[in-house]
Amino acid sequence: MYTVLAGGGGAARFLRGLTRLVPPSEVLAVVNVGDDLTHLGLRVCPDLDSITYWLAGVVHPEQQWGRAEETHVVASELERFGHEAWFTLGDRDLATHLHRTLRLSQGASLSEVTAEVTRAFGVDLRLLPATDDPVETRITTVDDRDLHFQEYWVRERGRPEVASVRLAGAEHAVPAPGVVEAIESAEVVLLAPSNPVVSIGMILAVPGIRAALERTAAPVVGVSPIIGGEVVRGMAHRLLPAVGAEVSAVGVARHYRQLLDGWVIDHADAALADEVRDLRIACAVTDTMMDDVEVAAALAGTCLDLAASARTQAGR
Ligand code: FO1
Repeated sequence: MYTVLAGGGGAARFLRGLTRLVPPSEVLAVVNVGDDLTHLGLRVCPDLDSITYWLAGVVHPEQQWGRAEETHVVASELERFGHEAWFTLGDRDLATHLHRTLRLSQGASLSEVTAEVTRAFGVDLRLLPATDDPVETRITTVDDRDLHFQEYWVRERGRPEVASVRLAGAEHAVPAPGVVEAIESAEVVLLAPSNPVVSIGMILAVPGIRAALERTAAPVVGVSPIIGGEVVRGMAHRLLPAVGAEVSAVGVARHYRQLLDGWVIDHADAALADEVRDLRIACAVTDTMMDDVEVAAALAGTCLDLAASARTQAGR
């Protein structure tokens, strides 16, 4: 089993590449759920849905979340009633949230509903939420406001300066069924180039998951989400300083150092490879900007090669 810790868009591209190399049935992604929210009474899981839509080939091509060929009839009708309009749910996307909310209200777990959603979209790799329990990424701003991640990122457009990040509820959460086993029995564990603080950070905050990563016999290889000192998309550059990490390919490796056997960085950061190796982490340099599926597949191949050499070196 190839087990991948995943956030949203970057992880989705990476998984698309990986499944060009290995059978999707052998891939399992453990996905961040800290971005999830209940909006207008509906349970919305942005990272689970973005990955599903990407892999099903129905993601909105510019937004890279939500559905392609989307319409917004319901959203505009809702404005009539004065509902908050800062978070938009398209008509096609709404069907996913309606189904999920209904099934959760009937007592199904988020993992069960996720399996139903991926099956309905013909996605044949396994997606597991990191936990079935509620965990919410909360951002405390320097002016001391406590915001849900989506309030910070969408409503306030990521503008407020971040003082700290809190994963509310994480301490009481348990890993979703199959998560710990997927890490312990993996052939390789991969950290997708996702946000280290709110995406991978959320997954690692669920008690038992970090320990499983430290225990697993599988090599753990990650891809830097920072290229040439910049994030490709998103807000990791605003959040890394809040956890004391440097915004660079080596800064993120240092942040993960207890976990990593290998770290893959972009050509733009080739000069940092020796600093990564000084952390006793094997390092490979390649093209990590996944503009198309071929680059993503080559990147996944580099990760698997690095994992194989880490395994040989460790005599595993
Ligand atoms: N991002 C936005 O910038 N504006 C939105 O109105 C918005 C709605 C939305 C609805 C469903 C969904 O799955 C994702 C949505 N996103 C929206 C994206 C989301 O806020 C973030 O990009 C992720 O949470 C970060 O990974």
